[in-house]
Amino acid sequence: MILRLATILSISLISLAAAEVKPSSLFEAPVALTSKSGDALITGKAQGCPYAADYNGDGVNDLILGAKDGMDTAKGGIWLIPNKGTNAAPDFSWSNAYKLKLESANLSVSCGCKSSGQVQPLALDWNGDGWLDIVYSDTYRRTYLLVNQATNRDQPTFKQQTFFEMEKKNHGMYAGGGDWNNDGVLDFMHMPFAGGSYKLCSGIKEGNSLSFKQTTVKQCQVLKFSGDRDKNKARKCAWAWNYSGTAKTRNVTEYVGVMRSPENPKQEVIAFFEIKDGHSQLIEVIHKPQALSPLLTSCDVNGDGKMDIIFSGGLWKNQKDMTQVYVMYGKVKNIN
Ligand SMILES: [Ca+2]
Ligand SMILES: [Ca+2]
Ligand SMILES: [Ca+2]
Ligand SMILES: [Ca+2]
Repeated sequence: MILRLATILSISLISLAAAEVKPSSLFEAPVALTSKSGDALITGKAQGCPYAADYNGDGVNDLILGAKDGMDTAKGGIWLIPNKGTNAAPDFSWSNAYKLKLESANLSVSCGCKSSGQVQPLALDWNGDGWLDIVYSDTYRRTYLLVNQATNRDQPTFKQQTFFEMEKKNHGMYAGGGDWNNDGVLDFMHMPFAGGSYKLCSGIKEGNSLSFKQTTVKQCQVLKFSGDRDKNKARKCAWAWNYSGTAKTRNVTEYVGVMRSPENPKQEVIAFFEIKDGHSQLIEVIHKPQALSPLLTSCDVNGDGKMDIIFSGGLWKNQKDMTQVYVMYGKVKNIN
């Protein structure tokens, strides 16, 4: 009986602790990434989606940006932007951006729709050879794997292969990431029909390599949960983030993503959510970006062992052809 009481007590304490954690308290206010002299990193591309990883292997995290050439085209690509400074004092300039190349040509991504097409990248070392590889969604047709050909650290070339074909090709198929099944390994989140459903492609880690169990989208696990599409879950960029440290114990999934503002559907905001007993609910809106159409990923941008949120958005009204990149630096150690 004493043991049972102790268990009940500890479960209540855990729930209390989780309820007390406000996701917004875990992050610094957003700051724009800049050059050493303080000039903001303006990408000159539309619908930019940033991710941070050390692609050139010098120990300092760089930027990987999937984007479109402009809002009047559905053509896009991936740009690598080296950090010429340090993790603590980054130095990013668009003038150093390198448009990612395949073995024989520039990578040109056809993302289907001018208004909602995006290029969402996730960097990982697929084959464990110490050279960064990339998985990205072109939003409409396929999700691809780009395998680094290991020939040049600063200007790498890649070999492209299809990771999986989309099931249907008539609406934006967004993407997300993070560790959704609490096994400590990064997963790929396929978000068909603008977040209408979530499909989990689980990551597998063997040594230094990270690949995915599934090779077709049909094999990915459908995450079924109730909750109105816009009110209770992210419509894009859903990124698992165990912010309370108790997600596994409480059998819930915590995640961050982009949703329409509950007060103003025309504005998109960054918010934290929790999936519990098959229901997704909004926990807290943590930021209302001025930038338009924000796209985010979550990773450790400054390499301090604390998970950060990196996002970008269009700069001016009706002018999304330039995006700016911001980071909300995390205050707590990675929990996953
Ligand atoms: Ca680097
Ligand atoms: Ca590799
Ligand atoms: Ca996982
Ligand atoms: Ca960090």
